[in-house]
Amino acid sequence: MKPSIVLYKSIPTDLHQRLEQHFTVNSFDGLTPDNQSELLTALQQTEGLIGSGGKIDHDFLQLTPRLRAVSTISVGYDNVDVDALNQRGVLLMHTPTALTETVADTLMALVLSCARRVVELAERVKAGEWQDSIGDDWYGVDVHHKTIGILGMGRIGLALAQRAHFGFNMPVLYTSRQPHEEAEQRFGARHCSLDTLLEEVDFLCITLPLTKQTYHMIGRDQLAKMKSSAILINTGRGPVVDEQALIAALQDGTIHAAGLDVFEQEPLAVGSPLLKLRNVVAVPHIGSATRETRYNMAASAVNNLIAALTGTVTENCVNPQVLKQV
Ligand code: 8YV
Repeated sequence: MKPSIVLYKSIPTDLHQRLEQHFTVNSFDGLTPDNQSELLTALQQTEGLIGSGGKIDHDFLQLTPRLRAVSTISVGYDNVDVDALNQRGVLLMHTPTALTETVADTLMALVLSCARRVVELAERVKAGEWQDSIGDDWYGVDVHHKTIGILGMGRIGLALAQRAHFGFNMPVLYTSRQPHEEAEQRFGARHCSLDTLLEEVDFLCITLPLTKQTYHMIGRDQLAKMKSSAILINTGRGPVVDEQALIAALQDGTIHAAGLDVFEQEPLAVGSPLLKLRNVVAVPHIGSATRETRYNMAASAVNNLIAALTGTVTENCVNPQVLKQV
């Protein structure tokens, strides 16, 4: 008999069929669907879980006595209690390579949108305000040759450094636990302290995951160290930045602008003060949201689950120590 799995996000038909070749697939729309009792029954039997989001912690694991692998269609896994999975010997698989270039494109899009005021000025054109040749109240600021700061030099940070260095002639500063040899050799990136990064850069780009260590890493004190002309971009996770402190800094001119793909609460509330600010570009967590990349992420997650449940894992495993136990 094929192992039973729960799929809790819609994926392309060919990938669904690939799952069905290996497993009995029970599909749901999220982990809190309308048909909750059917989900609970499926979870009792399930050996694998594939989808994205949803809280997977101790309490959730009580519902899944036969679970052997979780395959998230994302690189981030802050919604998952990895210690709880480890205790239960459940593998956690993710998609760390499928979205790198696309998220780096999103970062650059936010850098350009904020600096050149693309969204705000396009809205003014739509509102009929473009009546004459534009004056300096429509001007933006340059991106090329400005200093970019990358908070977290992982895969995405590296892809951003490449764009900034080769595409825009930008000096690159970065913080990370260890100096990153490739970033330094290929893109002339300079490793520095967080304070130096805050004080020197024109664009602060946050690509960090959410952990206990990164929660509110950028708060009022850190924002106060930035140049008043600086622009903050966040595509990592919302809670890495203290959103209330950011709102205050954007309102009182502590920093110039922000481009935000992620927020402390998602979806962002329509009443958020962020949406009232002219100097904010807010997009709905689109970091990886292109057709190609979302397909590739789902394909990677499908392959990851098959590997995890057939004992053939070679990559993309967050907790490989569990492999030794199973
Ligand atoms: C996904 C992300 O958009 O991979 C991640 O960690 O934040 C995004 O690429 C999101 O998790 C929904 O699949």
